[in-house]
Amino acid sequence: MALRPILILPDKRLRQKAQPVAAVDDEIRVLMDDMLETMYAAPGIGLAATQIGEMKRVLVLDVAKRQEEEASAHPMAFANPEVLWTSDEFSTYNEGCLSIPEIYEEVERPARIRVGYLDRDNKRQEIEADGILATCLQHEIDHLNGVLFIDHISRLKREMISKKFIKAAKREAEDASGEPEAEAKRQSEG
Ligand code: K1U
Ligand code: ZN
Repeated sequence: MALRPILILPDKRLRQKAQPVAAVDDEIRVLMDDMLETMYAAPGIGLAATQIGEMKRVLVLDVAKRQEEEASAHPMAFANPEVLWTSDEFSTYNEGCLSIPEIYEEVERPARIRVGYLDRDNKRQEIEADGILATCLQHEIDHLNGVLFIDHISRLKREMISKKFIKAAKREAEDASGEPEAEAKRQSEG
């Protein structure tokens, strides 16, 4: 298994749509294992393949309450997930995202969903989800379509968050370029 770097906003790959996998074979199982290791290390409760730059319709989750305890871990892996049904009733959750660190916002989504997918053994399965599992599945399926949770909040908040991350990425690029005046220039710009 390997830890994979998680892409951070404004990385353009987060806006790309992932492609279906032909089948869940050994290569996809290695990807699923790498994603679970990366998700636990972050730590997070979900991860989509697009967040590590793999444009494949694969996601992993573990919404079990006490992640730090291996005994209570309940890893789940989905390939080609498809939302088959959503409830008319909605629920709200204060969502976060490993690709948009330290930002949490209330997002409203269908409270219950049914999802069809291929499991680790390439078997077709269906799952009906509610609570945090339904929220997390929808958040991760959104990632596979290039959609981020900030797309579900007000335009004003989304633009503020996007600007903050664009600015941070510019600073990082300047620092990495070794530009000696980078810090002074930043301070003079405010
Ligand atoms: O997809 C991601 O970016 C992962 C994200 C999943 C998610 C969280 C909340 C609502 C919907 C989807 C995260 O895991 S953010 C981190 C987080 O929620 C968490 C981290 C440690 C312990 C418990 C939760
Ligand atoms: Zn996310």
